[in-house]
Amino acid sequence: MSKPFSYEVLHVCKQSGARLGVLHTPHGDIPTPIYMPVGTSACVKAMTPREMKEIGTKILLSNTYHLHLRPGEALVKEAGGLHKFMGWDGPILTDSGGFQVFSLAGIRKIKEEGVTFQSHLDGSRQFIGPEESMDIQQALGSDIAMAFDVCSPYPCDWETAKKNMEITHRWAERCKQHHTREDQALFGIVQGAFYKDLRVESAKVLSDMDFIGYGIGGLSVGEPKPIMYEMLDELMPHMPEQKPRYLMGVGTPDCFIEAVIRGVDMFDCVLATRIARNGSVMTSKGRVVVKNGKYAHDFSPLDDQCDCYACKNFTRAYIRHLFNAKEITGGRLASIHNLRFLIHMMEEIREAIANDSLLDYRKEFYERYDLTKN
Ligand code: PRF
Ligand code: ZN
Repeated sequence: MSKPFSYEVLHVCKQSGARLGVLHTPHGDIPTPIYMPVGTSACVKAMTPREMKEIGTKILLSNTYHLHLRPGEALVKEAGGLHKFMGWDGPILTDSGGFQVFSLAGIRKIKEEGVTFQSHLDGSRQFIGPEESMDIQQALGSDIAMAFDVCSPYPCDWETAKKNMEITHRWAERCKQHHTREDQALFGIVQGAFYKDLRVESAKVLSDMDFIGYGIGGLSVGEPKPIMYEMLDELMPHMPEQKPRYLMGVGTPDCFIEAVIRGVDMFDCVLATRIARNGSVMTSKGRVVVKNGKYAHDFSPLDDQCDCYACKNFTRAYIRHLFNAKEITGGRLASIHNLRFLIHMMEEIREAIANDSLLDYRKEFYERYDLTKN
């Protein structure tokens, strides 16, 4: 059998140094750079897999933490794995639970073995360590599993950041030892908060462990964007060149361009679907709060540049009315649009890389995009 996973860099943009690549997985090929919509609980909120296919989704993300708590990985395994359970036959990446334990769970305690925490659903006492995270992700059967890590908050003192990074490295090794599924790729996660020396050390230690790909964790945790860009400037030259690099939890159009230029290949973010349900849409000129009264008589589409079902068939006035009347179709149409907007933007970015014109694309983007509405 040929290797179930391989990553190829197909072209490097002569203008920007950005990479165009392809990641082969057992459920299909993923062109990179790629945006992965988030289906936290085995569902991209308000969307069906058929709709996800229609808007050009190549890979979905789901969450170990959520699926472990509900419905439990045993049930997903009984259904025949996550792909069958949720009716999605394309590639799936699962996050390890490391980050969600810190952002969602109640009182938690990190020890060498793992993390004890309280479920955000019923307050029950839970434990996940590197081995448990691997067992859960292997039972789910995602195409890409992530190592179990500790994400430092922002801000964070150097000593704590170092401690969190070092435990992440020891856990990465334990994940690697415990992971056996050959049809599932395991990615390591670089940490080190906002300290250049720690980031470089983390990249080095994890490179030596030879993972199939790498997450860049601990960024986009509340810091100003220029600080994230500066961290990427320092870190990216130390990342293995022939492996995919995934910037975890990053999600806005401007960050996509800036991170791709610095060598990032993969992204995920809940922003698109979250703001959609709250009545906000992403457009080529910036964010629009379409539920606002000021759009009551606006009979133009959400974005006149967009080719999605919502933009081809409905007006801002109608979608604004749906939000106003609390019709759930409003959130559905806004979700279809926002997801298509980010997927389409990534298609344009890939095209610009292929044409060696990503810096021109960035310039045009900033000329039309209102960053104060972002
Ligand atoms: N670690 C993991 N998942 C994540 C993050 C992380 O640091 C982030 C940080 N932006 C988002 N998702 N495992
Ligand atoms: Zn649209």
